[in-house]
Formats: sequence, structure tokens, C-alpha cells
Amino acid sequence: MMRERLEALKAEAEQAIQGAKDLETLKQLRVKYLGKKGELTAVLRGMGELSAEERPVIGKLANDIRQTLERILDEKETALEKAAMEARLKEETIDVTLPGVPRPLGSIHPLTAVIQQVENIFIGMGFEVAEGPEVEKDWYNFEALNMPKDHPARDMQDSFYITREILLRTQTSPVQVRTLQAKEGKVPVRMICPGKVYRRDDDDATHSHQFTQIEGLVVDRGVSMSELKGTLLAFAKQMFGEDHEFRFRPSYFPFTEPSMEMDMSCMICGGEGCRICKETGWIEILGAGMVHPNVLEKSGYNAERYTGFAFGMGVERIAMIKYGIDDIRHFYTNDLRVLRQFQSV
Ligand code: 2U9
Repeated sequence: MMRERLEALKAEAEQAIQGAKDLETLKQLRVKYLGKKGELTAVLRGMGELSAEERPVIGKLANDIRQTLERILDEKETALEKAAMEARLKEETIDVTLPGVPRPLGSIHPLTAVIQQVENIFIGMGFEVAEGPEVEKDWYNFEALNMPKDHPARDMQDSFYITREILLRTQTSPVQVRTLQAKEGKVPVRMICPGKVYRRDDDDATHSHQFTQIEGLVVDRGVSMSELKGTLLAFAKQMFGEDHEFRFRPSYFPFTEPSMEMDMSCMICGGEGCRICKETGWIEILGAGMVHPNVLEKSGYNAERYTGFAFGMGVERIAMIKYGIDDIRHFYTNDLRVLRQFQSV
């Protein structure tokens, strides 16, 4: 009687276990047949009614059945876990041969590229790079640069005034003045200043009311005109290439004395004379000179002991010459057809 019940339970359990579709069902079956309140335990509770001869026989049978059921439950569990893992791997398979999604790449703006090139050349010659405010005091922009209120040079560069004493800087020179003041008469000074400047010009192909300048300044004992010329020649050859001619000719700036401008042989006609160089064979690339003693003194440097040179260039002008751009407005209109041509610069 008891034996039949056990055999029937075993058969039923085996069938249920083999038919289990997932791990959760299997867990429930383990509880149902082998748990403390399970069916095998329930059958064994009736053992008390058995005779002394039957009890060990049925006891052994019950134990065998428990072991068998435990074994097939474990086997089924392993098989179901394996199947679950295989299904997950299949579902999560990534096709590494699929092409990627192309992202559009931007490029460095030609003015930024030229600023970086100029910076790198001067850094290579021991210069530091400094920046400063675009809204300036009249004193830093004009007065400290040997241009008092009645100076005619102030008419040369009509300015954007904010108040009577504050204006948009017309050059980056005030940054150098601020640096000299901060160094309190100490040398050496070897610096360049890139940045935006503002002048009340009417915009056309070669003028812009806002443009970019890079100025340089060296102050030390015994700084000479030949050092200025050597420095600028080394810069220009790295910037434009060895196969150009360069010349210096006298000029005038209130903040330098003597002053000069540097020309490069025309890269269009090679010096023959053409429309671009206005038939002269030469293209102006920058201005320079020995720092005026008044300028050194105003910023706290003893002009008896120290000398200096300074230079200034328009970044747009340099970029136009270097890349053959014929209209300054191309730098500001953000036409992608223009900008894309500088992807490798
Ligand atoms: C200090 C002393 C002297 C800066 C200089 C130039 C010559 C120059 C022009 C180039 C084209 C301006 O952008 S442009 O129109 N600049 O020719 N600038 S020397 O001289 C300084 C600066 C600071 C303390």
C-alpha cells in the first residue's frame, strides 16, 4: 500500500520535473515534493503504522526515491540554467561588423590656426603668451603708449568709447603695459599678445571694425635693432617659407622710435608687380620698432638702463596672405564652403 503510494509519487514527480520549462517552476517542484511540508514527507509520516519488518524496507525505498529526485532536480536545474544562458547570449549578440555611425567633424577656424602657428613660432624663441581685457581704460590704450589726449595719432584710429575714460581697445598693447606694470621693472620681458581689437572703420574687403592682432614685446638690457630684425626674419621664414624675400623700411608709430614696417616679396607675382601688391612687388606683413623711452618710463622701467623692441601684426592680414583669401569678411560669415577648406590646416 505504502510502496505503491511511494512509487506513484516518484513517477509523478519525475514527470513533473522533466516537464519543467523554467527555473522558477523547478524551484516550486523541489518544495512540493522534497520540502518539509512536501509530499514525500507527508507519506513518510504514515510510517508509524507499518510493521517492524516493513519499516526498514519502506524507509530505504523512501530514501532512494529522495536521492533519485534530488539528482534529477539538480540535473534539470543545470540544464535549464545552461539553456537560459544560451538564450541570453543569443539575444545580446552584437554584430561587430556593422558599420559605425559617422559623426560630422568640425575644423579649426583659419584665424585660430594662424594664432596657434604664430604662438608656436614665438614660444619656440622663448616668448610667453599673455591675454588681457578688451574693454580698457584710456590710459592703458593711449596715454601709456605715448599718445596723450591731444596726440594726432588718436585721430588715426577712431575708437569705440564707452565713457570718456573707457573704450574698446584699439590694439593689444595695453596687455603689454599691464604686464610691464605687474613685473615692476624686472627683466627679461619676452611676450606676445593675441586678441580682438576694435576700430571705427567701415567694413569692406580689407577693413573690419573688429579684427585680431598679435603684438610682441621684448625688454631687457642691451636689446638691439639687429635682434628685432633677426627675430622677425626668423618668424617670417617659419610662417611663410624660406623662399621669399623680406625687407624693412622706415615708418612711424608714437610708441616706437625708430619705427619700421616689414614687407615680403609678393607671393602672387614673385616681385614682378601685380594687382595684389599694387605693382610694387612687395606685401606689408607687420610693423615694429624700438620701444619709445617714454613708454618704458610710464610703465615703470628705467629707459637709461633698459631697451626694448615691439612689433604688431593683423592676424586676418597674415591669414589672407598665407592662404590667398581676398576678402576679410570670409573670416566672419561662417560660410561652411569657406571653413571646410581649412580642415587640414
Ligand atoms: C608696448 C610698446 C610698444 C606694438 C607695435 C606695431 C608696431 C604695429 C600694427 C600692425 C598692423 C597694428 O594690426 S595693425 O594695424 N602694429 O605696427 N605695434 S609696434 O608696440 C608696443 C606695444 C606695447 C608696451
